[in-house]
Amino acid sequence: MTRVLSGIQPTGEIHLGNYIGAIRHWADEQHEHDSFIFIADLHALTMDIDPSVLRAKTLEVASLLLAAGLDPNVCTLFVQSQVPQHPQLGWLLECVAAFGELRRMTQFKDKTAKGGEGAARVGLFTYPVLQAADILLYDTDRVPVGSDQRQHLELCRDIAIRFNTRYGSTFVVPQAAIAKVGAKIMDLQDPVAKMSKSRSSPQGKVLVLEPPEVMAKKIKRAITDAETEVRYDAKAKPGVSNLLELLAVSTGRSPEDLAGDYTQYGPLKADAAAAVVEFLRPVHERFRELQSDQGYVVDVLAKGADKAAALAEQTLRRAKQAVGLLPSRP
Ligand code: AQP
Repeated sequence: MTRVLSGIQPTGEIHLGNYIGAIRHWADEQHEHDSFIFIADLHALTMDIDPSVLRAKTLEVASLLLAAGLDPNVCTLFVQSQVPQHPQLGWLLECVAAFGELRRMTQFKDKTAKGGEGAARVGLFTYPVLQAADILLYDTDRVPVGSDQRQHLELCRDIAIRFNTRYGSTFVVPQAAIAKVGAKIMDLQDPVAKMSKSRSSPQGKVLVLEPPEVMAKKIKRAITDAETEVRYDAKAKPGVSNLLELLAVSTGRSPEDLAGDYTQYGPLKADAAAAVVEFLRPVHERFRELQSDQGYVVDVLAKGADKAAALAEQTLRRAKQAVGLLPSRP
């Protein structure tokens, strides 16, 4: 059975881009594949985050993932820091990754553009290597992500191939799974930039947990262009194409096909807003239920961590042996 792994950081507010680009695929694919989904709390430490916020967000994101349909009887849902093999393998991989290749990571460049590299946390620089460890620990075949993660996935593959070449076959080399539609949901107010937790304005991002009327208002006020033609062309018409993608994902039709139904932007915006609200309604309902049962969420995460650690330990042992470390005492 194909093994799938993906994760999300418990930072900021989860937005429609995270949901469409990643979370919905995890819920859909769990029945076909052996799925491991984790909350990347160690990655969250690469930026400034208040400890009490981190704790609360970790549980909130776990509840949201369950509300989105992840079934703990079907997939393995866990928190990264509760599986100590992640940073352990991370160190072995840091000793295989090259400084120059991390230097090329555009996320590092983007996130340090404002404050400068000098003040950036070392963890922000090296976290793509920890991400490679997250993936390689589980003999992962497929990693369903949004297109912003493509470069990190390439790095993970390069590290795995280099390790296997240097020390003998140890890791499965994973493939990125990036959907054709919805892999990059754009900022509603700046449709040439991706919808982002940290960089989008409040009006530019739709939060998965915000009230339906607020979501609808933001989508209806999305920036389009000065023309009137409704056409799916992400380069020439990014705002309109983004609305068509939102409508397509929410209704299960293709954006090209949907474009033919509209001659004006107003009705397209109204329909996209209504469709997104309907699409997220069941998630809101289940999330509310889980809010009153946080003990259940904590229990799911504990069981998930045990299951993940058992598998991760096997891979870590293989990697330690390959590089020449003495085996741990039983
Ligand atoms: N705009 C997007 N469209 C489609 N997919 C997206 N993802 C993120 N933004 C979009 C995908 O969401 C998953 C979880 O991403 P993450 O944990 O890396 O989230 P993040 O980086 O905290 O979210 P942002 O908005 O990307 O944050 P900032 O602004 O801090 O950079 C991933 O699969 C990602 O591809």
